[in-house]
Amino acid sequence: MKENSLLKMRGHFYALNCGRVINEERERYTLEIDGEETIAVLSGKLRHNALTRSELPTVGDYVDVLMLPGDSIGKIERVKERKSKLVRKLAGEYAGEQLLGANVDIVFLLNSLNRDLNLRRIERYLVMIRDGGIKPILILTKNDLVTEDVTNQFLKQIQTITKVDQVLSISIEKGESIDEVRNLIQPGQTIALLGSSGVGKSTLTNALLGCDHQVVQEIGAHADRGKHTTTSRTLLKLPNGAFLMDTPGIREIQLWEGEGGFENSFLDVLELEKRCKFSNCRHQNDQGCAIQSAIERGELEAARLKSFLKIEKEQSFMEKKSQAKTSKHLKEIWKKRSREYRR
Ligand SMILES: Nc1nc2c(ncn2[C@@H]2O[C@H](COP(=O)(O)OP(=O)(O)OP(=O)(O)O)[C@@H](O)[C@H]2O)c(=O)[nH]1
Ligand SMILES: [Mg+2]
Ligand SMILES: [Zn+2]
Repeated sequence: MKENSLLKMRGHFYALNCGRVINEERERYTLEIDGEETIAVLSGKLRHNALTRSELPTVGDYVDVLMLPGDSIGKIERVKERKSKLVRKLAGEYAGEQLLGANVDIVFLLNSLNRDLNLRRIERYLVMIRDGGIKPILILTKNDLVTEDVTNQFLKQIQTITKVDQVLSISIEKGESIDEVRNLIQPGQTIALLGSSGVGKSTLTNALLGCDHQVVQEIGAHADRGKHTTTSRTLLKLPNGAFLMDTPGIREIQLWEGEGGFENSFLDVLELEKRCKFSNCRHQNDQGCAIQSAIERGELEAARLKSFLKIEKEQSFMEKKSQAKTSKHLKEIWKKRSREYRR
């Protein structure tokens, strides 16, 4: 499975190792190469040629590394093509994207049953996960803190609203359904855990690892006060050989360029939209609006239309912004290069 490529440098050929990025901190990468951990940095060429940050390695990436004899730190020469990408739009007025992980097969999206279970937020996460070509599985955590009725009600509601194939509720406290979660993970797969701070991502990680590797929040600490217990993304190897990525809680989740994730998350609304009388229907008080009639008949939640409209608007805004930025960025590079040529 591992093919080593070659790098030609000053007339010599060097064999490159294939490694996987398991952690990144300020451009210092921890790689796994043949079961051993190695530290590596970017080669000058890789960094120089990258037009955006997303072209640089991220956790989960497979990379080609140069290890010269006698060197203890490797140089990352190339990022291999990504099978999937977990991408978050950056917060703030600066439109950009942050690559949270690469080559992820499944995202376990965690939500705590005892706190602010926000369906709209879940929808946003789902768009982001599906946009990256990744399968989402919803996990409702801490079911020991609520009654069975509450749990069942949410399970049902979430299933009908989000149309996710798999939703389960667990309790690490009671050891409930941990095996079910474990059974969802096939050897060789990469699973990423996502969800707000304090929902129990690191607690679940430790349960699956079978040891207290990750630091977890002290009981009673206030997760919403901006304190994240986990501060960097790390890929850990599970006993069955699968990889698990624990992540810091994401505070703000916004969307980024849609490639189907948005469509998949709102299939019901899009289906209704086709039946609106006018093709430019805004689904407000428009005449012959199929979506509004579905709401009146109680077949669609008004809140779902609201989040549909909001996400749709953000998405087209982001697209425009990103196009403008890319062309500006390319122009700058072009200017710089032609200046260099003239010299
Ligand atoms: N009652 C109960 N508490 C739980 C359960 N799972 C996790 N917790 C508690 O929830 C708190 C937060 O758990 P963490 O695992 O640190 O949360 P996290 O999602 O990793 O948070 P960040 O690293 O900040 O993103 C800890 O105090 C855990 O002990 C559970 O099933 N039941
Ligand atoms: Mg954590
Ligand atoms: Zn309409």
